Amino acid sequence: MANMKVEEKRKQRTRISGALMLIEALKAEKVEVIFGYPGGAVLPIYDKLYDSGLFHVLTRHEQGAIHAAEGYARISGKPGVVIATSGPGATNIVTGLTDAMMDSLPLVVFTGQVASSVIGSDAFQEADILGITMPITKHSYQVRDIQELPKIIKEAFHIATTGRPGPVLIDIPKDMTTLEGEFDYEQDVQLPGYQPTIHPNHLQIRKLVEAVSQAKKPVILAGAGVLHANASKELQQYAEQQNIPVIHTLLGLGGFPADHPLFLGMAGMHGTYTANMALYECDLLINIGARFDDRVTGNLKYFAPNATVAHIDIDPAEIGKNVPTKIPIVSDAKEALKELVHQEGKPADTAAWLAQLNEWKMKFPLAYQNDAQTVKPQKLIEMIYELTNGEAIVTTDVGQHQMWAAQYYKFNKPHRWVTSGGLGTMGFGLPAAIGAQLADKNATVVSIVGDAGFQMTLQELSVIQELNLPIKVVIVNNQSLGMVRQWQQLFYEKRYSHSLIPNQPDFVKLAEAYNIKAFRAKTEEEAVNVLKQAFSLKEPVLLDFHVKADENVYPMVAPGKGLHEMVGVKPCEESLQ
Ligand SMILES: Cc1ncc(C[n+]2csc(CCOP(=O)(O)OP(=O)(O)O)c2C)c(N)n1
Ligand SMILES: [Mg+2]
Repeated sequence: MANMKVEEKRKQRTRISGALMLIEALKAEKVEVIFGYPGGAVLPIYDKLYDSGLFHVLTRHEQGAIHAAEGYARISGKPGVVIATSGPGATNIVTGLTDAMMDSLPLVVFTGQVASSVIGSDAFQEADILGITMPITKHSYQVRDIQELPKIIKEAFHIATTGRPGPVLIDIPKDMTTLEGEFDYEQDVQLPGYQPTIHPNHLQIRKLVEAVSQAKKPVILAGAGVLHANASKELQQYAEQQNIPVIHTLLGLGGFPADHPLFLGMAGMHGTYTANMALYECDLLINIGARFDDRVTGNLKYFAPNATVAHIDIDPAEIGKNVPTKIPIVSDAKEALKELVHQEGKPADTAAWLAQLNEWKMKFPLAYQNDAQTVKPQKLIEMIYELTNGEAIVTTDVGQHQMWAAQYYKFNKPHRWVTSGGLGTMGFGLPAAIGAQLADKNATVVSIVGDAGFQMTLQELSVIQELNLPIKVVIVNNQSLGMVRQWQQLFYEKRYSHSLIPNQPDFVKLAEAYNIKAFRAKTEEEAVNVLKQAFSLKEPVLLDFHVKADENVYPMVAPGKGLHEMVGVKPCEESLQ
């Protein structure tokens, strides 16, 4: 009887093309925006998109599409959706896929493929995108049977967004978009081999409670896992309950309020003195959702040498990968923290430790010597922070400006910071801002970019103008590949090999060519004026800030050194002179 009903339902279901299945699946997933670029292999999909009612953003390069999808995912917490054509369209998204993989961003990416019958024949615009992207996707599919398509899309959304998020690729041969099949999207996802552990093991939690009760110098290192799990509130609750100071990784910023007395700042290569010294001196290190990246740990030989290490991570492969870990806890960060705050146990006595840390904070804050005759990049970020009440979404590119933004924009709220951490992808900042603005239409979005990185994806200004997204593009223009120049100055005897670009284009004119308002500033006074003007306008504005080319980011842990060996730290009185 039941079987008959199922059979009847099957018969009632109309047959639709693969392209239409894709559209229907995206609607069922409540996808708000698709970032993409058409081409031969995806023409049937774009034809169905035409009157689908779905919102599609035509970026001006596929790299722009995937970074925009990453920005959207980072701010909304929802998967970013991308469509690219076969061959060059598909290979143009390789950098973005790697970026999303490294930074655990949920994406569902559709690539067109040549027709099934010619796969492997070096057909026009054929690229083995599955082979190319195997190591840089969380999972990938190629559709071989039209009847599989709905199930594949359903699984892709599930895999991208659960456990440790990541990019999932679906490669669709052209014939699969025109063939027809039955569309059944209501089925449950059944993946016996993929069952992420969400809840922590109780015995491991008890071990951590015990370790905390005996610790004299505990510290929490919180990474982006806290943000992915929406666990900021629980993190604050736990840190306050136990009186344990908190340090962030670059990607974790905003997970814990920057103005909280227990916050020590960012750790790592350009971290604060206090955060790095706390990691060096601590006796218990609780890593929550960070992956002990080498930019955070410095030389592992000197990393947290006296600490018992506990690591809470949803991805078991991260635990013990770089740092020997005594207390592994495989769990979603929120679930683990919820359980931790409800445990009974003697809290650590951290009074003496906190007093020491506060002394360091007072004595060695992030500091710079201001010079109002120029635009000081650190001052520029502070001004942006003040003018936006610390509430802007800040996207960055990669280099010195990225580090200044991380150091001087005090993130007090989660999901406001969009940067390429793991891969360090120049060209990320501008397109990511498009996705971020579409994810939060009312937010003030500031895209802080370098003069060099900006030129890698600046064609996306066209999208910003077309959609009238009120993004403020801030170019920290040091006429150089600043971070490369800094390393050459410090480690290559000032041999500035291909890092100086004294003849950058006129960025103001460039913006004007895109019909975007633009201003330039060369002094602090000019900077204040143009910033005020820009933030008063509800439209895109590009700002070109000329800063000195020889400005360096400090403090700095030189490559190969331990965190305690950072240079460029000056006692407060000295740096302010
Ligand atoms: C795609 C890419 N190519 C090269 C690099 C290496 N790299 C890191 S920072 C940097 C300089 C960036 O210059 P700019 O965008 O002007 O930023 P600045 O450091 O001057 O603030 C380079 C070349 C990179 N991170 N990404
Ligand atoms: Mg530069």
